[in-house]
Order: sequence, then C-alpha cells, then structure tokens
Amino acid sequence: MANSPLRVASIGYAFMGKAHSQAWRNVASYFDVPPVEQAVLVGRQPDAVKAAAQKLGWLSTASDWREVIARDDIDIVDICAPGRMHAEVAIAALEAGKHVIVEKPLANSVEEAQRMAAAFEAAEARGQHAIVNFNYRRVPALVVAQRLIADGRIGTIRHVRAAYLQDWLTDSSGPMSWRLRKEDAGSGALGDLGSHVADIVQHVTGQNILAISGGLRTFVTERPAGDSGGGGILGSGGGGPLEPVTVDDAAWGTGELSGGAVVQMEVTRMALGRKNGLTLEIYGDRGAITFDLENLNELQFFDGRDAAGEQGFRRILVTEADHPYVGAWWPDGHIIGWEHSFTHQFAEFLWSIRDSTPSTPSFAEGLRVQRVLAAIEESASNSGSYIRLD
Ligand code: SOE
Repeated sequence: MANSPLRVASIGYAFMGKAHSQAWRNVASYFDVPPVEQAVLVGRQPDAVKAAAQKLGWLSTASDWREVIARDDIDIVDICAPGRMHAEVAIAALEAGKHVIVEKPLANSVEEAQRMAAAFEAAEARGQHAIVNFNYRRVPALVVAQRLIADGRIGTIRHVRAAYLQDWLTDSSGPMSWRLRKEDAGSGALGDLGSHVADIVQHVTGQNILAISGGLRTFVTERPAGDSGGGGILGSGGGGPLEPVTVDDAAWGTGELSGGAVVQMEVTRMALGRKNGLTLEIYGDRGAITFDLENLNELQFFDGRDAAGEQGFRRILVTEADHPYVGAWWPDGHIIGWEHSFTHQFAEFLWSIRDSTPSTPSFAEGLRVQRVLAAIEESASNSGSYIRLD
C-alpha cells in the first residue's frame, strides 16, 4: 500500500541506539519522507528494553533479533549493536528481504565487510537498500565543503589533515567496556574514530586513500571489569578484577590520496580536554577549507583568488535556508546540533528507498574504509611500512 509506513526494527538502545531513535522519531516531522513507524526495539534484557522503548518512542519490544527479521511486517532493520554482531545480523536481514542500516564501522574485519558487501550486491538486485551510518557526511558544513571542492573552489588538493580526538579513556582507572575488547569492537580508536576520519576524508575530497603508513598505541593495557550499560560511551561500575584491554587507544596514519594529495590522520580517545574534536583541514592550490565538529555550524573557507590585502579565512555560518538540510529545521541562524546529522542520514536513506536510487554511504564504501583500517593495522605490525590499498 502506497501510504503504509515503513516499519523499522532497531537492535540496541545504548548511546547509538538513542541517537538513531531520535532520528527515527523526528525524520518525518521535519523532512518530506515516506512515513516510518518505530515498530520494534530489540534487546536482550526484557525489562530494560521495555523501559528504553517507552522513552525512545518504540511501539513494541522483542528479545530475539532472529524472530524479528523473520517477520513480514518489518521493512527496515537498523543495527546499533556492538561491531561483533554487524555482519551476522546485516547479512541475515538482507537475506530476509529487509532494508538495512548498520552503525559504523561496517564490520570488525575486512573479511566480514566483504561478506556484507557481497550480501548487499545480491539484495540490491532484489530492490533492497543498505547503508553504513557515517553520519558526519550529513553535517551541513561538510556537505558545503564537499560541494566547494567538487566545484573546484580550492583547486588541486595538496594536503589533507584530519584528527578525531576524544578524552573519555584518559582516566586509567576507568572501567572496561565492549569498546575495549577486540572480539566485540574489532579495534579501538582506529575503528571507532578512524573509520569516520577515513570516510570523511575520502567523501569530502572525492578521492580514495591509495596507500598509508601508520601506527597504533595502547596506553592503558588493563582496566577494572565493569559493564557497558547506560546511554554513555564508557562502561559503568568497574572495581572488578583487572581485564586486558585488547584494542588501541590511539591510531595514526600518513598516506596519499588518488589525486596526489598527502593525507595525515590521527585519532585517540585519550586527548584530555578534547571531548568530541573532529577536525578537518584541506589545502588546495586555489583555496583551503577547515572544519571543527565542536563548531559544527561553521565552515572556514580561504579563497586564494581574493585580493591579496583582503585574504583570510572567512567563517561561513551554514544555517541559511538554502544550505543543505537546515531549511527543514529552523529559521536562518538558528543552529543545529550533532544529532541532526543522524536525522539527515535517515532522510537520505528514506529518499533513496522512495526514489529507487542508490543509498549512500554504501557497504562498498564501508568496505573501502575497512581496508584503510586494516592497512594501518598491517603497517603498525610491520614497523610502519607503507601499505598500498589496491
Ligand atoms: C565514541 O567514541 C563515539 O560515540 C563514536 O562511536 C561515534 O561514532 C562518534 O560519533 C562519537 O563518539
């Protein structure tokens, strides 16, 4: 039926589950998208998932994701569970005929990401859609950056510097969480933050990372056992026996882009004072662009063609009605926040389903990011050797 809503099942309701839920709640109120219904929230603990569903706007709950994806009345499966579940749930959901959203990074390994991309190829031929949620692509300032670059406004790109710095692991007595176990998360800051960086660098520049040399560092190698409940990032509790940390706290890489630029990337969850500092600097032969997520409504643009005496970075406040997405929200100048990028991503997804156009970021793009992460790991275990991605 043309007007029946697309019914969503979401798996997970911690930090990312909350972020996704708010996007599902809001997307059809602000954007002209096909109607959606928050049908089922899935989680293992019945009482906790019921309480979360009530708060976050879900109509019902379930504890077994397999039963949910087998249902005929579910159209979209949204996976906000830890990385160890991404491949299994996404492939099963695609095989069951569902559209799929997977929180980033796509998978815990290249091998898993390859299987997911192959499952999507088969599903795409049946008219299904899938994305990996690299939500920063949908921050209006980064869309403007991408368009300025595509329009040649900064010319040939020579340098790209990207950093994603957080500090929530600085305290070495902080508890363990699933994000610190390789079997659960695949990697640490590398996958969690480096995946965003690799994606945004490639997406905004329109170029692929061709080769990279990098490293990994774990500053705190064991932490008190705790649990990773709640809506925050770090687990709670702690004080239990020490458990080994099996992922990196920080990662870095220096490489080259397909257009010839040099790229530098650094990510960490131990940069005290930096809460959620994603910064991007792109320098071309005609202009430059810088962005800082902590001021996400702003883009800095340097136009090398301005008169010499008037040159300087100009601050573009990306909140005008004709800037991407923001006209759907508030009048000019009324700023938006981090969570809006999820709503924009879901609007894009729903439009692509409605219009039968390719959905992005695709699993193939997620796989490409996964290869960058693997190349950094390979380089790190080979004394920083230069790894080619082809
Ligand atoms: C934790 O480091 C985290 O929540 C990431 O997992 C998200 O992808 C990022 O957007 C914010 O920080």
